[in-house]
Amino acid sequence: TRRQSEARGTSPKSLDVLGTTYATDSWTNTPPAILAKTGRDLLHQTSHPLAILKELIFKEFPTFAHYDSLSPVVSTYQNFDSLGFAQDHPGRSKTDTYYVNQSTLLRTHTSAHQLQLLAAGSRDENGILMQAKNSAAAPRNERFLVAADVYRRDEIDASHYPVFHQMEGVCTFSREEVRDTARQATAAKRQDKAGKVDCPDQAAQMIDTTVVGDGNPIQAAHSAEEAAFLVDNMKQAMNDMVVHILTKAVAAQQSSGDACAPGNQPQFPVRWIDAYFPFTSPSWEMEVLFQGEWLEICGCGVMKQEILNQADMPDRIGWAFGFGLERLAMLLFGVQDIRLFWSSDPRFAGQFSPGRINSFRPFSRHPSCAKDVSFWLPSGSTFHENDIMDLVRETAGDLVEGVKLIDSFTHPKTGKGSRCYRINYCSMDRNVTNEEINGVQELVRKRMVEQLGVTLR
Ligand code: FA5
Ligand code: MG
Repeated sequence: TRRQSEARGTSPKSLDVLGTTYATDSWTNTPPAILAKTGRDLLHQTSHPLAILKELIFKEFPTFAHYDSLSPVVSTYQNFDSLGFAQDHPGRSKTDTYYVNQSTLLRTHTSAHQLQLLAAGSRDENGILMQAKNSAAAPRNERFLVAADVYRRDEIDASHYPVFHQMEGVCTFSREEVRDTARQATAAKRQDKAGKVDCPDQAAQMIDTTVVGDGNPIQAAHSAEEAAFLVDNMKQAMNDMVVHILTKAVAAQQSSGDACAPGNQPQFPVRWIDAYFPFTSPSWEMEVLFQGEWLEICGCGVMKQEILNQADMPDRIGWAFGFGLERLAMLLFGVQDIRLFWSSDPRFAGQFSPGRINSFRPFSRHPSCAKDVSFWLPSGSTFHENDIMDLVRETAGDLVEGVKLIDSFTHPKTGKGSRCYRINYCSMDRNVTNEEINGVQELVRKRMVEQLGVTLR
């Protein structure tokens, strides 16, 4: 694979990311088209749906510190080690993560900033106190939100893109505070039962909180009461946020007489699925039912106590979540294809304005065009599907709508592996001629031979 990386031209002596120069090494695998995304700064374009959603979520948590300008370049320690990722965790591999060099990478999630922001004073690498935007925030960063762009080598389809955005939420409590609140709540519940019947509010109607399965352990460092309090508090906070925002979206569409508004009574059932993260336990994924499908919008759980101890907060316990902003924004703004968020076509950008949720009106759909490519794998080399994904993206840019494996077999005599991929080309914002697509496909085929060493069939 030395041959591969040399041919791919990913071994320049240094890489420039956002004005800083980094030395490269055998881990460097971030291609130019990905580097170019680091400067797009979609979260600060006030009329962009992702920026609008960011502001809406910030408003839901007024007492939390808000961060939205942290650099995407973080240390391998921040992204993985500080969160307890095992040395052999698949997320660390070069096939999944964009490395600048072995010790530096483009963050794969906003959780990379948890420890750094919790740690007292939250100073940057130069020892400078990082200022949160809202002054109501607690000085020790006991509660905060981080909105940011994140980067992953991943498959290509309508809901996956190698750059997307997340909103991290971290909320901690002193153990004392939890004990008092938990006792008060129990007492209040007893009183409630004796008196009136609980009146389910709108949130309760829309949200179905089902805990599926068990085997999602409470940490030894937490009592049953503490864990129960945190899980309850977390799910309530997340439900409230999602319901408020979805309700606001529907209200806005109805009052503006938006033809694209969904039916009168919004239905956004939510469910919780047991999950695993190295930095939370117990953990869940939150899914919302949208257009007949359960869409995973968030991971969350009770923070591993080791992280709080590391941040010099052994007296505190907490929960954390990480929302995928694109997934929520697609639902709120009716955007069907994740590539559209990166479009600079005024017919996209011009449809939105700060603080407003409205349904996107798709401009005319351009025809899509499928091209297959079949090849023999190079013998004795490690081939990873994400190498194809990156190569197609680098070559075709946002003309590519999806890449799918459609056939795979091993020759019975030679033992050689064969693959066939179908590349779907479709522009999201302009007309494309057949010649142009044929030209791109030719270039993809040529580069597959040069850079991946495959033999076309
Ligand atoms: C995480 O990234 C965890 N850091 C979340 C977390 C935070 C858990 C705090 C616990 C505590 P995950 O890989 O599942 O988890 O991603 C979180 C969300 O990001 C997903 O639910 C999904 O909404 C979104 N997401 C993941 N991959 C993509 C992608 N390729 N394109 C768009 N959105 C994505
Ligand atoms: Mg996930």
